[in-house]
Amino acid sequence: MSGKGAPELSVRNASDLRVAVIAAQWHEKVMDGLVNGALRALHDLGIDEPTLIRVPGSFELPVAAKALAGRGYDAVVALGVVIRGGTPHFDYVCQGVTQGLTQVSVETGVPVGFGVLTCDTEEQALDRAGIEGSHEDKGHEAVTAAVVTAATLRSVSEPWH
Ligand code: DLZ
Repeated sequence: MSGKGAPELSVRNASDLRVAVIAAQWHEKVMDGLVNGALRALHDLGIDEPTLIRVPGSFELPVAAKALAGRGYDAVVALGVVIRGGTPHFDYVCQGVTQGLTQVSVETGVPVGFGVLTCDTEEQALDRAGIEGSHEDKGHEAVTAAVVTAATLRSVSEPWH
């Protein structure tokens, strides 16, 4: 999926939202870019004390997201990188993490930002990692999407004055 057609998102009054970022650890250089992009986005939004936890691989992201969604966070952001190898493992991990994070979000009502790159090659992943020379910044995008959604949901659940 390319970034063509992505919206310009903005949000007011998000600085009091509680946000947790969960990051897998496979493919360190790409992950560093995603985590830095996510923290930069949170800083831009005035959220300077996010929770950041690490899990071993992307397959572990959904269970961690569910745990944090149940602990009062307004938004959770999941970051990971899955690179296609020569085995079906790629498909299983991608399917597990995608369905798992969707399920957590819908079941808990807590927006889960999807910052999981599923790529054929490491070069493709680096191009989306928000590092020097990248064309996309998926960690930043995932935080912005989750926080904008959380702020929007809060605005419709508050009584009108
Ligand atoms: C096993 C595995 C493989 C082959 N590839 C990746 C990957 O590219 N990215 C990633 O985040 N994790 C990978 N894993 C690990 C699984 O996500 C998981 O941690 C293990 O299967 C243990 O549950």
